[in-house]
Amino acid sequence: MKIECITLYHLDMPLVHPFETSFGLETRRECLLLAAQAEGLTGWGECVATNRPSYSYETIGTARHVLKNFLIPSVLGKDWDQIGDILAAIQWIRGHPMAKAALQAAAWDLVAQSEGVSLGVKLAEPYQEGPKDRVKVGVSIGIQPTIDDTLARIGDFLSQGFTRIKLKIKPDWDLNLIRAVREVFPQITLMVDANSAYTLTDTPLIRQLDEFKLLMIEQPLAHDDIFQHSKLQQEIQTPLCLDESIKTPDQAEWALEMDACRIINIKPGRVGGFWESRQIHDLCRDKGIPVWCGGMLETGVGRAANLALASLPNFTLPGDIGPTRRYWEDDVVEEEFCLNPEDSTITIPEKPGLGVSVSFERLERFLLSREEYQV
Ligand code: OSB
Ligand code: MG
Repeated sequence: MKIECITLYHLDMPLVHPFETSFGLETRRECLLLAAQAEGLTGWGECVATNRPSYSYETIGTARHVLKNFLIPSVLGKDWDQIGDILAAIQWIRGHPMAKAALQAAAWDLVAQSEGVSLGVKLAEPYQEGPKDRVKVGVSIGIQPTIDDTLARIGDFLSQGFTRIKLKIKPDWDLNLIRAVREVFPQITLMVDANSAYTLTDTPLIRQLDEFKLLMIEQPLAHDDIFQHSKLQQEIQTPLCLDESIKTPDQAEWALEMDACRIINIKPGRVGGFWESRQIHDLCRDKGIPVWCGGMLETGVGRAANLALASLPNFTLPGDIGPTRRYWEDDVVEEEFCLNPEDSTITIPEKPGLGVSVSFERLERFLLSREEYQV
């Protein structure tokens, strides 16, 4: 197969609810979608870089630059059959995993469509177990104005059927919050995500969280650290989960060897694509470490892809893959993802490839710019 044309769509979409983390408040989401055309098929990928280098050094600007000048010219018009061929063509490019993952996702979508199978089935080829048809999901709640607001939001999500609640924390928005939540909701499956807001000197405070029986503490320390997380893990009982710190399969291996975490959050954009995601999944599986699929406030394109990935066997913990309505009034895909309230899951599309159809009318509505590259 040959990719004849790649189009980048830079979009600006309003979020239904503002989302606040330790690195700031987001009320809108700029998104970059990539469409690759080959043999009459169109494969889609979402680049999860944001407009500021806060979660990662990548931005929509750097991703567009790297895609336009290096990634797209490395694959456009070249013959390829398998994902490995795409990886070989771009492996000379260092870093920029989010830009790479968008291209890789579109290639997977093309391969799955050309074989007439869903992305989940394609990704699950190496495993004995087939992919699941629905994926357990939880909800990630940003920093709220008050503790009472947080309690109200948790109550609301529980009544919708979510059974795992993740709260964003940061210094001075931690112990009192979690204590209050546990008083009202003593039994719920609860976890926290600090997005690197603490340092090792906060160990005594973090240790106090042990009392609240959290499912895990996600990324308390620096975004590029593994060593100090391993020191922290030895001082506390609650499992640590690494997000930002795991950017490659090698780093996942080092983290497990150092007991720096007992759970890993896999985001395909952070690690360079589904291929690398699967490598981390396999490594964790061999070591008895559970993984789950993280989220980056994706549109329906990235959401469908995350659902397919999360259907693999070692994704045993609920993913941050919310239903469409949690993020968007109008999504860029026709299909709406809804929560199955009886088991806190979302059903994975069954159609070939990603299994969703992008609405060009909605793309137009949110479009900031469009760039097309042809052979
Ligand atoms: O750390 O997991 C994170 C959103 C943007 C950037 C980083 C993170 C998040 C989330 C949201 O937690 C998860 C979602 O998409 O619902
Ligand atoms: Mg996180």
